[in-house]
Amino acid sequence: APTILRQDYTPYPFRIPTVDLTFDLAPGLTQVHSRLSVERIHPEAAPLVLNGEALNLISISIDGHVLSPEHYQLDDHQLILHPEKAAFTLEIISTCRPAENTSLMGLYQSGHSLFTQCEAEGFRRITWFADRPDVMSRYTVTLQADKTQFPHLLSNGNLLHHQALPDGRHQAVWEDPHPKPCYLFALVAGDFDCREKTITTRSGRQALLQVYCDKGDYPRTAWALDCLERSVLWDESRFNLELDLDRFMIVAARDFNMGAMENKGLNIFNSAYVLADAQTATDASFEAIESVIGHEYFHNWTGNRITCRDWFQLSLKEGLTVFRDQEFSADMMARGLPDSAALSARTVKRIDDVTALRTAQFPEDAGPMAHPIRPDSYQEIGNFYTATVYEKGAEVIRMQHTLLGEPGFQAGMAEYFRRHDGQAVTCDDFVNAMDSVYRQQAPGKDLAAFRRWYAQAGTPRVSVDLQYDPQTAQCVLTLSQRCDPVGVEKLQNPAVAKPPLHIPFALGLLGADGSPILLETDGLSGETLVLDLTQTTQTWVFKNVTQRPVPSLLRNFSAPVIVEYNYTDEELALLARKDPEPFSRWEAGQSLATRCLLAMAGKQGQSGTAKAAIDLLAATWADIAGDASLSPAYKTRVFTLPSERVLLEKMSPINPPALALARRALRRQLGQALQDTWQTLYDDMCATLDGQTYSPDAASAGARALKNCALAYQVAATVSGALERAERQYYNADNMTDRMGGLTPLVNHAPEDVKTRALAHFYDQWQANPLVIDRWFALQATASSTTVADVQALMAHPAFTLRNPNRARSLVFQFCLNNIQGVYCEAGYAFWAEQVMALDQINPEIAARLARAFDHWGRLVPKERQAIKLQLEKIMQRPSLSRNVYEIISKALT
Ligand code: HT7
Ligand code: ZN
Repeated sequence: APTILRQDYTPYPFRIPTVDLTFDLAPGLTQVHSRLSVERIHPEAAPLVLNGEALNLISISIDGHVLSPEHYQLDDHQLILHPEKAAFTLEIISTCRPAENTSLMGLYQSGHSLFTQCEAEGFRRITWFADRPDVMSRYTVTLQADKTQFPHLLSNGNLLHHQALPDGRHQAVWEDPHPKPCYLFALVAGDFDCREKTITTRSGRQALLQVYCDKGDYPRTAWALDCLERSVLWDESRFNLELDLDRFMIVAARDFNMGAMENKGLNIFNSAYVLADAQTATDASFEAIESVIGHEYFHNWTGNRITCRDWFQLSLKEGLTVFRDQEFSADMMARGLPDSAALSARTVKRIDDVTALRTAQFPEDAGPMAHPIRPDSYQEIGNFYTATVYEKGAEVIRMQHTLLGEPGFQAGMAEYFRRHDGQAVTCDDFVNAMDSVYRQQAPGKDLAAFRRWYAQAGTPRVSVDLQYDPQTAQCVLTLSQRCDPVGVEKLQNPAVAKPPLHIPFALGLLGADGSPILLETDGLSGETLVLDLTQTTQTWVFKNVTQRPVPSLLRNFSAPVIVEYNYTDEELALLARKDPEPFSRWEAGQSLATRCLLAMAGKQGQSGTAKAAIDLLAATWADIAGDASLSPAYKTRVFTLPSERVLLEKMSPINPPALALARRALRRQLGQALQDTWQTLYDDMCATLDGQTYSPDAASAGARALKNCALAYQVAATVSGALERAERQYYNADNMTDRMGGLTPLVNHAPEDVKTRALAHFYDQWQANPLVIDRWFALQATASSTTVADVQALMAHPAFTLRNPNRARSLVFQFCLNNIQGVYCEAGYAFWAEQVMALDQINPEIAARLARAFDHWGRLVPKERQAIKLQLEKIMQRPSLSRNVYEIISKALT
């Protein structure tokens, strides 16, 4: 497969100001009539190259004259024309086959409905076009279909008219007033329920918000519509950005490759991120829905009004929009709370976001697919919708927010829109706008070193040295940064020293009793200072420090780096109990737990090896449990041990089963050591929630999370009566969070008959709801006793299919990615390879994601490494591998 390079970008030699599409829709065969106005930009005779895949050509004409085949070149990927005129109308009639399209890119059938997915390169499966984001056009779309089968015909923008046609068909004509790249085109045809509301935007315009779903799902759409309305209001109030459409639609699709898609005015969503009610969705789902609805809505400005010049710039829209959705969720969680509670609520969100980054992005940045947030090359762009582009990209935006402050950042955003509204631009253009504000704010400073974050892969390490001199009452802090070569860099240029990055490093100092020390250095003072680390090594001197301090490092995770500092266990316990900055407080507890787990994993799960540290951890947790100033949601984060995937990054060579064993053993031990604490927490949270009807608000969700966390520890420790309590909770719950809170420990710890009865009951109860049945598969896929044979048996269940991505994710992905005890064996690796190859025939985008399950294989112990390598080679030898899977496996093998 050819490698596409960022440096090879050239502008498209034509403009396509208008696109007029007519669809005759039917699942078996759809006809597309495309009418394009085309204008040559460059006078030279560059050919008109249009992308097209899996299409059948009926006719091509220019200004009404049909072209015969000698006037164009056509292959499986391109149509090339040599127009003589500078401006002309190009008409192409073609057909495609939605029902046969299992890739879910382009036009496809899901259930009885038709949907499109065009980002990144799906529009070329609908009609021949310049399928690149820098060609922007005004679209008029006519949809024609059978009226009974497809009563709703939707596309971007405004409905111009709708009329009946002969033979039971009907027609809808849509016009989108905003020029857009083709990746934002969408159509939907089907028979839906719709929940809607008219709102008044800030300038006084009326806008219709709609959520479409399959018939019968209407009762589960109230939360989605509420989230959409709050998103509109939030973007007005925090970012000064108003909805620019009269109508904004969301449609839920059962078969969808990712979370959702921000098509202009017609967002298409994975139904998992739309449908929710107390009975079927957990608190985590409600929260995820809010975040994804916000994310797609916020793209309307950051992505749609200003889009990407080319796909190397993907983080321009994704990193920025993830930052915006993270802030939206944090603001929603902190709504109406007094200052200290609001900080705690925002910190819970920050902890979850940082945990997600460490779970997925840190490993990616250390593996064969490591890439900068603005990649320099790719074979298949679908493989670059990654944690690096999204989550690390959001951290890079967040650091700019930290450097500029909220008012400065908003001024930078306003400048970005002033310069680029309506354009397709680059990451550099974004930083230029921010830099113009930063230079005004801080004369003599600029974002030159900061820009390297866009160009460098790998997670930087910052090592900290702290020297204290009681004589002078001075504290000398030295920070040193390094970033080892990663991925292809290791092969291409292992010796090259990467230049230093601009790292905003937030720091505090605590006294021995945990009280904050005022930091004074270079005219700066405060209890938290954000230091500008821009050199490889830099030193700061703090004066008037009257006692040996304990440093509180990288507060609120001010940069996506790994900090290296030799804390004693006691210092970590002090920070975990007393640090006034709640993120670092949580971090200290996690570090102490990590020490226990790594020591245990090194000794086959024996806790004796870390007894003193475990005792200290338990004592610290007991104090935190009793701290009335901390919210239940925050406490739950404290009591959640780091996951195996986060821990793997700290081990060499890595031994996942040993970590899983250690984690299980430590959970059991903490369950036993803190029996009374768990009982008190469980009872207190039951009392807090007693008599309330279910609400997904952050406070109630926090209380449920802590209650279920306490229950899980009790069951893990086989505390007497705990299993029965879990069983009672499962059968009597009035919401899905509590039901899963009861069922999960049962599936992991209960005797076979209890577990089987509960799982059968669950299936019976929920078999008509695919999203709930996904939970049923996922729970079994991740249960510690589940083997490859069990998963194969579940795949034979009538409700299982690889064709639905949610279902494939719930069973196959969950097992391969999250069942460490089940999958790390020869049978597990062989199963994984088989599923990658099977999925590749159906849906290459999804297959390529599964193909990355063992990205870290090169760091495993030798026996496992060898076994996985055999499977990688087996996949590689497979004829007709997709470009998606080929890129992943070939990189894994180099
Ligand atoms: N911008 C959207 C990306 C997306 C996508 C990409 C490839 C294949 C299928 C896809 N579905 C959606 C989602 C987002 O980040 O908002
Ligand atoms: Zn996005």
